Amino acid sequence: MRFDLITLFPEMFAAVRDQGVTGRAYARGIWSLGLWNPRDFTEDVHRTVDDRPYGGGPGMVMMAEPLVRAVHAAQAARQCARGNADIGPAPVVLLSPTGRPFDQAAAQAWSQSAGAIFICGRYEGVDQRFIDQHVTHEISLGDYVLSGGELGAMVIMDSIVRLLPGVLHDAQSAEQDSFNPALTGLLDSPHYTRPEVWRDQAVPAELLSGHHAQIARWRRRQSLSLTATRRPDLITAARARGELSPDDEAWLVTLGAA
Ligand code: 9WO
Repeated sequence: MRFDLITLFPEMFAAVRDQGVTGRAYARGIWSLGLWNPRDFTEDVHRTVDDRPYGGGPGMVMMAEPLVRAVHAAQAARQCARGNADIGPAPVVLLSPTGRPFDQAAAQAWSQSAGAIFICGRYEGVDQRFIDQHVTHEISLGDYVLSGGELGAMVIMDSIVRLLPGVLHDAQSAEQDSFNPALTGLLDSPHYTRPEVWRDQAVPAELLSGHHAQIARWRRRQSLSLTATRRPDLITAARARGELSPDDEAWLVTLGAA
């Protein structure tokens, strides 16, 4: 797995490269990173990467030429790193609020790939001609606007890297994730740790019982309750896929959420 970032702020990516689960996986060589600053692909004395929008309006627009040169450098470096195994050019991904909504199924699919080149926009946006000719995927993380694509790229990288084989200590912890399609796409149940009583609040007795079947049933019901309250759309989707058992349906009736 290799990610290449086209970014005016390469230093930001130290966060995902050096810290936590993704940092350990990077140190172990499970994924690698290429950082490409469009400013390094300019030829004027001011190293200009942006210009005023045609038609007027506020702010500046990222110029196409430095971006294309950076993408070509990234594609060439990936090709070199692969040696003889030519698997074709990498996908070129733009983080944008107008992109396709990202979800856990998309993270799973990307985790089976060789990675991608991410375009991290800044200013008011990116020259549309670059997008039309070079971007293969547009991805949105939600209905809000950021000041740049970098944090979005890091969110996506984090969600993919933690799914790679050997990254999580416990293979079960990814399987139990909220939204995992294998877990019927419900929200995860609540977690508790020591002490058993904290500021007068006890851990639910079911979790202390030691009966695995009883614990599993309690967690399943908690998942159903939480999902029915917070994300009823996920209940509807799981039901449509035939992933709710008669026991699940009975519990939802008990909740008054069926
Ligand atoms: C911003 C924008 C706003 C309304 C409609 C379309 C739009 N496209 C962009 C865009 O591509 N902006 C660039 C990247 C430059 C400015 C900062 N950028 C950005 C990406 N802001 N917000 C995002 C983003 C990415 C993924 N999910 C949500 C927001």
